[in-house]
Amino acid sequence: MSEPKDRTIDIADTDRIESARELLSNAAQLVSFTGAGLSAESGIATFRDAQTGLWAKFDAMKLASADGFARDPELVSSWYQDRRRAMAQARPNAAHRALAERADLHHITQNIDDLLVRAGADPARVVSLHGTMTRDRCHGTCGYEVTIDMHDPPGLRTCPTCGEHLRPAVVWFGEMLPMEAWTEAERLCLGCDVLLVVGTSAVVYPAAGLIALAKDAGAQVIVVNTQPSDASALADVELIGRAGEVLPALLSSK
Ligand code: BJW
Repeated sequence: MSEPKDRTIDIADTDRIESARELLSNAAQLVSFTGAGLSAESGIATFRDAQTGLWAKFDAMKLASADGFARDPELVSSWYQDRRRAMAQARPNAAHRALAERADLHHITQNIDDLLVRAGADPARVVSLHGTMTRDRCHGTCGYEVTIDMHDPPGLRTCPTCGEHLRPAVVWFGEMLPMEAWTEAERLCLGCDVLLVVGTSAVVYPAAGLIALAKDAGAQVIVVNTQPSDASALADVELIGRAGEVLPALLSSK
């Protein structure tokens, strides 16, 4: 199979953008569901893109799982230190800003960066399904959490309460999603008129299952991605292009 092309939005898509804008203008409840592609134009690597994705260079199970952390906590910790520094340097892009400027939207994100909030989105309207890089938490059960200086992230250290290792407050493979976030995400998907799916391969569950949940509950689904994805089959309108180009065209008040 040939490599999918990273396409920019083209003139043939303008009709589709108009269709999508019409869906949005008729909707009372709008929810975005975002993935790593939203932050790609800020210079943060996605996971599964060929060549540039993190999993093309690193072994996901060695670095983003409790087993990997148990095997080599220093390695995992230093990988997250590097990524935190990169995230601190990154700036919100036009796609984050277009989403944030629409105060009527609720957001469900798989992203662990804070760029949507730094673009101005109301944190109370952002559900972070896979946690956040901005905090560490105890890898044990004591519940200790602490905010991180992303410009000067700490290396491996132990919990001041119970002595277990601290680790990023993100969701690794095989771990449950935060219950409160999951419940809120389900509620939003069951109640929305339009789900705007942006920059996700839609292969990681249970998060990806939210698209079908919203669709089955009657929502229209708009998908924005540089290439077809597992969300394509559920799309009422699919817009192939970069989020930083498509979202301003889609969400601006004109
Ligand atoms: C652009 C663009 C631009 C680029 N504009 N678009 C079968 C086998 C084995 C396991 C499982 C299985 N079925 C389910 C599971 C479990 C597993 C899973 O889903 N695995 C699948 C991969 C198969 N799920 C879990 O383990 C979850 N927990 C769970 O299920 O708990 C229950 C349980 C408990 C105990 C035992 C078993 C089950 C937890 C999942 C946690 C995911 N964590 C990560 C890492 C976070 C920390 C970190 O970053 O270090 O979350 S993995 C990674 O994937 C990250 C992301 O949030 C997530 C989703 O990725 P996303 O955002 O879609 O990124 P990409 O790279 O995949 O896609 C980017 C897209 O953007 C592409 O389509 C591009 O085209 C596009 N794009 N530039 C627009 N400019």
